[in-house]
Amino acid sequence: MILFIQFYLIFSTLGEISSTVICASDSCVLHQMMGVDFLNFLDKFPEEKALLKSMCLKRLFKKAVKAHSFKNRRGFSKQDMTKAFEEFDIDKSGDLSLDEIGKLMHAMDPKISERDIAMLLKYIDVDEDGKLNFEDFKRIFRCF
Ligand SMILES: [Ca+2]
Ligand SMILES: [Ca+2]
Repeated sequence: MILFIQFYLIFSTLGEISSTVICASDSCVLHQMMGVDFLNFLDKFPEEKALLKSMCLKRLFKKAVKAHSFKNRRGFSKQDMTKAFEEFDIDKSGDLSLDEIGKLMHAMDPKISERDIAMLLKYIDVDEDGKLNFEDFKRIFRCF
């Protein structure tokens, strides 16, 4: 059943979901559901819930990088994204630490929780060294 659900989740902050879920199938009894109820419903499907959370956090991360670029009067080209990465790599270590990612996310939305930022890093840190290197960063944007 879950495969038939088209969901439109807009996370203003990840704790407060402010949208509805609409089912695309006529035979489905679930036509409309508040986002918070949808998350409760998803408790029965932990893998799908984790996948959704991961997708939403990655989307928020991309949004934060693009917001930074936009604020600095740049666009969304490879060079612009590279520049954003370099600017957020405050200690010039070549990767983004949890703290640096936190600053990036909070520049866009100060309400994003530390827990969600830590979870985001867990999802995007492919080699699991606790930092986001440039290769992983490029993979997120899929434009390099
Ligand atoms: Ca760094
Ligand atoms: Ca890493």
